[in-house]
Amino acid sequence: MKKLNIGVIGCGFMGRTHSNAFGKAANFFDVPYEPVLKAICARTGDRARLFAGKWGYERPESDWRKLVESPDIDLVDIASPNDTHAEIAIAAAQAGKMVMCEKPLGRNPAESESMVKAVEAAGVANMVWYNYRRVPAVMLAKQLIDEGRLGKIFHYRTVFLQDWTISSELPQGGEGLWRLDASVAGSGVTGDLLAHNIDTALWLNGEIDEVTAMTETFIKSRKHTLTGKQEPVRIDDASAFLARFRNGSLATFEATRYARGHKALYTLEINGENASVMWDLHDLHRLQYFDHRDESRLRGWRSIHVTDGDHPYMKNWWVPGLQIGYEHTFIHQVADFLKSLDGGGPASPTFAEALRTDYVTDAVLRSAADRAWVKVQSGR
Ligand code: SOE
Repeated sequence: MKKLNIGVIGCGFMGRTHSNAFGKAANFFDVPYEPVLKAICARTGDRARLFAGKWGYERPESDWRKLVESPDIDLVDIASPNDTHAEIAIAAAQAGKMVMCEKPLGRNPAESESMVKAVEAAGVANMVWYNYRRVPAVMLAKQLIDEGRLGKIFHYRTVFLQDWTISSELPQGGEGLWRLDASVAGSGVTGDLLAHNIDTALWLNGEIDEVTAMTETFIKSRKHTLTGKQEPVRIDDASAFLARFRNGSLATFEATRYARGHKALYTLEINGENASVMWDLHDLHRLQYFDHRDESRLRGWRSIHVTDGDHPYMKNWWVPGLQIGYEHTFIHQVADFLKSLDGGGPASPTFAEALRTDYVTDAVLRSAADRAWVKVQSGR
């Protein structure tokens, strides 16, 4: 098998999910390339060394530019905070490397557009880690929709609920908490959580034309880890919006980090003229399906345990009935990316596709600020 040398930038939560995925994809999937864990980059040499030893990287780096410029790296993977995405992706593309980037693509559409331009000018393969598309049950929903089983779609309903920032004692900024610092993250739950809901929705149900939104920052100031000072909080803690899809369907989206009791409740429900589907991240291997065309005496919601050999991705795992989890969605993403390198079209979502999500999050934030319906930029 041909080798593909990987350089990962970032050793946090995402550095681990990506490293695990690069390490496992060729074990479980028939892919044309074997990823080689060549280099891992962290802000400090110690951190990179520790991570390299634990995950089997050939070498640690503490300067991302060095990694990007290394002739032995084929693919640069960005798993670092959002404020680093654009600069690294553009440098990597200009150095002729393939680029994979953690979501969201940039902190705002201008950054994301410059990233799309860079990968397209360089002609390098690229993809954004919107991993939830690769949950087998979500992929099954996509198949059912594409087969026309739901018929005309009327409603799309989705939430992403967490509860980890309710304490006013929690600081903003620095490791693990940069998501609360708008200068690093770009936005709060709109870019961090709703971006997932939006990516899946655009993929399952097509373009969103317009939105009307409300956001709130419940805790207005927090101590900043890096400055030690109490500073204003500029992220949105909660965000909810109504949307109109181009296909005529109506949608509600909601995300918050203040839903006490919910840790990562990502749900989606789609109601069509003939059938509906429902999915819930806390029960991720199940797809709920209701088909009005069933015999009326037996009609009801079916709870499909998406673990059989004819379900998406599942024949590559264990035996029917045995489950997989969160980390596998990243492995699926790497497997699909590697397969795409041997022809058959780019692996989705590309940077250009992920930019559409950023246009929606941007419209949401502008709508909340202006208290008005906002048309989503339709792009290039
Ligand atoms: C935030 O807590 C977070 O880790 C997001 O950044 C991820 O994208 C999401 O999948 C889980 O929640």
